Amino acid sequence: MHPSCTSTGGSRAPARASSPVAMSPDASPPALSSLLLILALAACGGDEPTQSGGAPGAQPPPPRAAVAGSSHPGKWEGPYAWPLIPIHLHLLPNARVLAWSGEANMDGSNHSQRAVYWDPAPWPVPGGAGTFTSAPAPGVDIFCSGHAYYEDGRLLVAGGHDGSGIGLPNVNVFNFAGGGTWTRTPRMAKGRWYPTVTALPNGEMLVTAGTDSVEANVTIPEVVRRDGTLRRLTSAPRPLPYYPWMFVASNGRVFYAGAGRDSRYLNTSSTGSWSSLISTIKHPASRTYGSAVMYDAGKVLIIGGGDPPTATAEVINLSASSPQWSYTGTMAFARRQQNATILPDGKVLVTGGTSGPGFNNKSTPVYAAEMWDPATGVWTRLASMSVYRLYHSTALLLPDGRVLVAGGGRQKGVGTQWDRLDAEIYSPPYLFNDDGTLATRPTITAAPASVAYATTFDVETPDAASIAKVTWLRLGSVTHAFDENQRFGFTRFTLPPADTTIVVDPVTGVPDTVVTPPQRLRVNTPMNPNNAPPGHYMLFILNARGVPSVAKIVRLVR
Ligand SMILES: [Cu+2]
Repeated sequence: MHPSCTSTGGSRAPARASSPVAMSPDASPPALSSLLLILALAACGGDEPTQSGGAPGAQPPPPRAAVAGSSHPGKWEGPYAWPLIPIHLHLLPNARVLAWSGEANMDGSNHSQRAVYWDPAPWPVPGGAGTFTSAPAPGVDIFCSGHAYYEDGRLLVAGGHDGSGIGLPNVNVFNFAGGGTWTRTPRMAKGRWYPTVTALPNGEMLVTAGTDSVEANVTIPEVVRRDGTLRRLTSAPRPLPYYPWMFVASNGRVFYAGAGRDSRYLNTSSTGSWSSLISTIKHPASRTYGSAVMYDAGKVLIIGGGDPPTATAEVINLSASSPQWSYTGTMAFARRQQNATILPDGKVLVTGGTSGPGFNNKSTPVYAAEMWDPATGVWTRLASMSVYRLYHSTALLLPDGRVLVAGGGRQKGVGTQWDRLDAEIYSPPYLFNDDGTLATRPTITAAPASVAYATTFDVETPDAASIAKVTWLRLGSVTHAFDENQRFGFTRFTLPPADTTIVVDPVTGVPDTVVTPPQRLRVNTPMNPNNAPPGHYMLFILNARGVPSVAKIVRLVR
């Protein structure tokens, strides 16, 4: 443990509160060494908190108002009742939403594992609560698992819950086809509770972190091959905090962005290796229960987190010759336990969380949404939701451009965890004109179901001439304030030339030239799986005002 974690009397209490190990009323006493390790990770991110400074962005700027874009603050619908707390929330390749909670109630009782499909009412139906259908459950408690999508759209779910801090070694795979089916693939070497799963460019899946059957931190990453068998990265042991923020970079290695302070690359080939230190975040403490997104190829934004939480955010460009974290704009509110959702225009929406100290401070919830613009680094304060959403709440971009913001707490919540059996739906500013009327959206009439890398394909749209941007957004798979699957990229496109035909007027006999605007875009696919790992993405087209279409879900195939 680093001296700074033990030298102040105040560090122990927040560290305890930051650890979910301390949350369970019925947890067996953990091994002291593993608990101390987790506490150290929660307080220090597992590494020396050396402060680097002097570079541009070394000090966080104060919050300021945005100047550009729609003046509309967006609009919330709901809350709508949900049949369970959607602690784990996913957008499936068939555009349905899958959610599950867990078997354990907070009062010590159990209920059977439940999962539901949710189908939203089609945009722009107002007041649409959507419909729920029961979904199959895997027969093992996958609460506290990690998850991301295989390249073929199956959802890999690693680990699960056998008690607070006690991880299961199971690997469960959900196939969305038909009514949905679960299969079990070979177990991991260790149980994992609060791991992260990351889709790799070669179709393999990386599993990092978590605590095992004796609540010890699992330091050896494992890779699930495409056939479901596993290999261990035995030459890359490293303790990581819960649900580490892992992102595939343009160099094909996996960047560890937090919540600890020191960022490194993990090379997943062979038996694995870690790079030396790449950069230390500017915030002087770990960003525990903040959130992180890869908002463009090789560019990562980390937001809030820590105890007490911070309003600051930082960015790093991994394509720079010497990548360094630097402060970007500061939010209006400090937050932890918030969610960060990438929008079709590349801006980042932050919802929920709490501004107060402690693990999950119910007395200081943040109701206002905020949105970060990567072009300016400025946050815009937006409309407020009606109920608080803290620990275990989730947020998911829907193909129609709205954001589902849901849940929070645990079933039969007690202590610091309260039930939130409901959800709200947020319509971002781009769906409105400044006067509050609905914006006219471009439409995609056809797009292929799957495309290859480094090629072009046609998107059929009557709005081709007005399209300014085409973007990719990987399907969300979110839990515990971190979406392990979402990532974003712009893509190049061209407008085919207009069709001209000669038409002879039937009355006058005079020939005339008729110009038909192009009804399609020719879109370039990503050149490199490192910048867009194979799998399913939402494809959006946006007009010059930044209004997105409803997405088509397109699979990128290696
Ligand atoms: Cu949890």
